[in-house]
Amino acid sequence: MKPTITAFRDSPDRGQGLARDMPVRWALEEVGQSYGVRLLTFAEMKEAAHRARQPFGQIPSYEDGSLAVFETGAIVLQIAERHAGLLPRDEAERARAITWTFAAVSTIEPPIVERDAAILVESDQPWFAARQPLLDERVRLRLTDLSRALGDAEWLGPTFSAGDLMMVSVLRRSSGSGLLEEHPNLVAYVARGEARPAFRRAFEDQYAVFTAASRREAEAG
Ligand code: GTB
Repeated sequence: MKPTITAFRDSPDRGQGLARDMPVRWALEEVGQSYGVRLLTFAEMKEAAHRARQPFGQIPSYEDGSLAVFETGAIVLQIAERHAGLLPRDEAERARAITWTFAAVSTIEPPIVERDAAILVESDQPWFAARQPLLDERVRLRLTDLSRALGDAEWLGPTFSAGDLMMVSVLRRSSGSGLLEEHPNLVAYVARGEARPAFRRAFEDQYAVFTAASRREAEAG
């Protein structure tokens, strides 16, 4: 039996692969596990049937037999635990890869999301211009430390791992902000992640959802 994940039927990112089903798709592609996708409207995401999978009425979720997991980082780690390829066998390296997965979602992602959300919903507020440099600075602080930790290495550990998959996914949200571009090694790191065949396959699959939604929209007039 193959796992089923949930994703937006009409993703607001318009096919850029920024919604969080993308790291889950990518992880499944990396380990060579085929999967089904349940596409949900915003209304369906808030229904009880979906809240049983994801209590906050969000995507993604992951189901495999009796197993039901939500939270992107937890799903990626679950996939990595079940299949070879995303977590090193060596105990210390494995612990380190798990640590980077948590660092991506709990240290790097929050200031990036906070800044994006402010630009999206607060930019017409009178205090926005005063707050923006503060939000930029919080992202800058994290990216500067991450850039130093990565240095000239290809990946955060000796080989590509779930930690890199989550970190690249999180950093992609900062691409084009000017903040990521202050660190050429992070730009190159993201490009290396995006060049992986498994990333390309995941990207194309979620992009196909966007093109189907656009076609529906055009047909509806
Ligand atoms: N902590 C949870 C996790 O990591 O799984 C957060 C899940 C989450 O934020 N899901 C979002 C969602 O369901 C979609 S991915 N939102 C609807 C809701 O809360 O009602 C976040 C996202 C959305 C849109 C873009 N974009 O347009 O670029 C990027 C990322």
